[in-house]
Amino acid sequence: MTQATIPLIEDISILYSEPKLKGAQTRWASLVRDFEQLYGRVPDFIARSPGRVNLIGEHIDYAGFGVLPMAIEDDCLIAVAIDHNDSTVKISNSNGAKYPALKFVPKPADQGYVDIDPQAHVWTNYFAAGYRGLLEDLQIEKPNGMLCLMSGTVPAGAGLSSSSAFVCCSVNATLKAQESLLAGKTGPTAHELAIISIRSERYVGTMGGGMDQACSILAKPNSACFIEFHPVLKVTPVAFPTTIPPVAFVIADTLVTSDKAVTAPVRYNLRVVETRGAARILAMALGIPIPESGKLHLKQVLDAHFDKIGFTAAAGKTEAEIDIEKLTEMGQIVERVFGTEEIKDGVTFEKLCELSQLSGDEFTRLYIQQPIRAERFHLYRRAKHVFGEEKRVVEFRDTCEKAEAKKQTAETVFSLLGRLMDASQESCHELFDCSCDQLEELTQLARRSGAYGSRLTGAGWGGASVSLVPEDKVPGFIATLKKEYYNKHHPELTEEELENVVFASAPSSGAATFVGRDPIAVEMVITHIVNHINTTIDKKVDVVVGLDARGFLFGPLIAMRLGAAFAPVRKAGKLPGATIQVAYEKEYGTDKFEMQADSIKPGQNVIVIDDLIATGGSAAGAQELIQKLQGNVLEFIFLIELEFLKGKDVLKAPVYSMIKA
Ligand code: NG1
Repeated sequence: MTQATIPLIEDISILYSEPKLKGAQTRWASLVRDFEQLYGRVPDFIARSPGRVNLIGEHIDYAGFGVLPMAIEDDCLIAVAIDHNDSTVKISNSNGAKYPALKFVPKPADQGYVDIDPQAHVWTNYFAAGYRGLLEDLQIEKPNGMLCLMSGTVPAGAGLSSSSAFVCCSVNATLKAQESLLAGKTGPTAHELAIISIRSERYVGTMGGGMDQACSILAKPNSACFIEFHPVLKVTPVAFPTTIPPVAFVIADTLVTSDKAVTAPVRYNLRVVETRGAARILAMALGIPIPESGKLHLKQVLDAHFDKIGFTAAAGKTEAEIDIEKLTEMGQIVERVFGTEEIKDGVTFEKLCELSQLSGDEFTRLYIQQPIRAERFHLYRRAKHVFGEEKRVVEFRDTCEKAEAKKQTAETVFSLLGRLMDASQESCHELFDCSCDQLEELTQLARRSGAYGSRLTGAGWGGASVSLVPEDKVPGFIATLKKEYYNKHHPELTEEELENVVFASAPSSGAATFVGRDPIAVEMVITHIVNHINTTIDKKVDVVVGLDARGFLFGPLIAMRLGAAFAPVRKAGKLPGATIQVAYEKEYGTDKFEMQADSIKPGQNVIVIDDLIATGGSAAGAQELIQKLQGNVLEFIFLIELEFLKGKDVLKAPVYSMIKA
């Protein structure tokens, strides 16, 4: 376990691949602008957590087995301004028309800070879950207030983990916002935050495993993550083999939305109960003691079984070979215990309880924390899937890690990995019943169109597929899916909309907090100033005057936003054409400033901008030049004002400064 905390970043280009960066910059910048419009101030930071695509290992995290997802570039952002005086929380969505805002005053710690009703499927539940989970961990009495604006690009209900990206982002944002109250203590590590996020998401009502949150928080750049849950959470980066052409993964959304929280009683949570029941009954059959709490998952059953029989691996076997041997044996045990006529095709709840040697009430108390509905419980098919799927995860990882040493060709690597993905899809379809017609259609089409393997990703029952495609074949592959699937089922989608529905994603890195400089920080400053002008000055600004030299960095951008002209004030001799000149006093002597003679027309309204005001000498020089041209100074605006030098006193118009020092 590492002590690393969530990284603070100053540059978002490390989060996105080249083709996605430009779009991301635009999105981050408009988040800052919208934030300022909404709250009248710039955010103090922006928290970011990515979605994920699970490459292999479906529905086995909650059985305690390792999975192999990769973080994607689509993500959740929460821009936050901290209020140190008032604990109120406001959370809005950049798609406010679809997702209404929420405002709440946190309750005392012993009342859980904020109410979350899992039956009310509202988007803010995911924020509240992360907020509550983190505060419960920190046990803060009077939290700092948070003004939040969320922007998400992970499609909802597509199996790409939009929910966890949001919960993780909320945990991350809440921690950063409360940092000042930690009284010098270090907050939770990234590893601890992943565990807090896993716990937090359960407030939303799903009995989730933990893969999504671990990946969203702990993913490392340029690799997939092998995530183990037992005995402790452990994330190991797995690099892809360096083949020519490289491996690429194409995500294609079926556009059948499966909201995990809404369908949980008959799908996701039901599967959790089935696998828990299977673990208990297998343990009983194998003579493995069951803890009082009843808590035992299939991975613990496997470990306990091989401990019990005193398993020792044959000399020279690799870890992967040993795991595969054990998983194969568990598959045989499943056949023996559950492959009977009585159990194989599913059992009623009464039978499930009888096999578990529990009353209905006891079974419910131990294993059903959230409502479920089912006529039959499938112990055989679920358990068979779990052990088989974990075997594929082990093989997939082993192939990635050993391909180079074995000098395998690209063709061999693609075929090996692809075959495992196809087998996973078959098992999800046949044994775990979490596929659907559209996923079948899309994965079959993908294989026909050049994918080496294709499978559903995430919880299933709709949502996205993931296909393994050689990188050089990606454009053609995507074009075929568009033609054969999307044009057929969704002819209404524009080319631009399709970009977000079928795309290749590079592996992204995990959660981060942006506190930084260019270019989003510039955006924050510009937005703040423009908003200040628009809300406090009721005259139309005709000209923005920027002072040599840092006024040139901000002035033109502000002028563009205001639809005004920009006029520079420069040191003598630099400007072309006819100029006017003044001498002005600086702290260290006299200097000369110039403006172009036609840059301001008589009577025009002017704003003067510079980075810093000290004694006010330069600004007074500019004031004189503007007066000569008969301009009307509405305001002087500075980023920083050194108040004790009283520069303001030499200026004849109001002064606004963002930071006073
Ligand atoms: P998605 O695809 O986000 O619904 C869910 C679970 C995972 C895992 C997969 C199936 C949550 C938050 N996520 O993912 O833990 O069990 O299904 O492999 O519950």
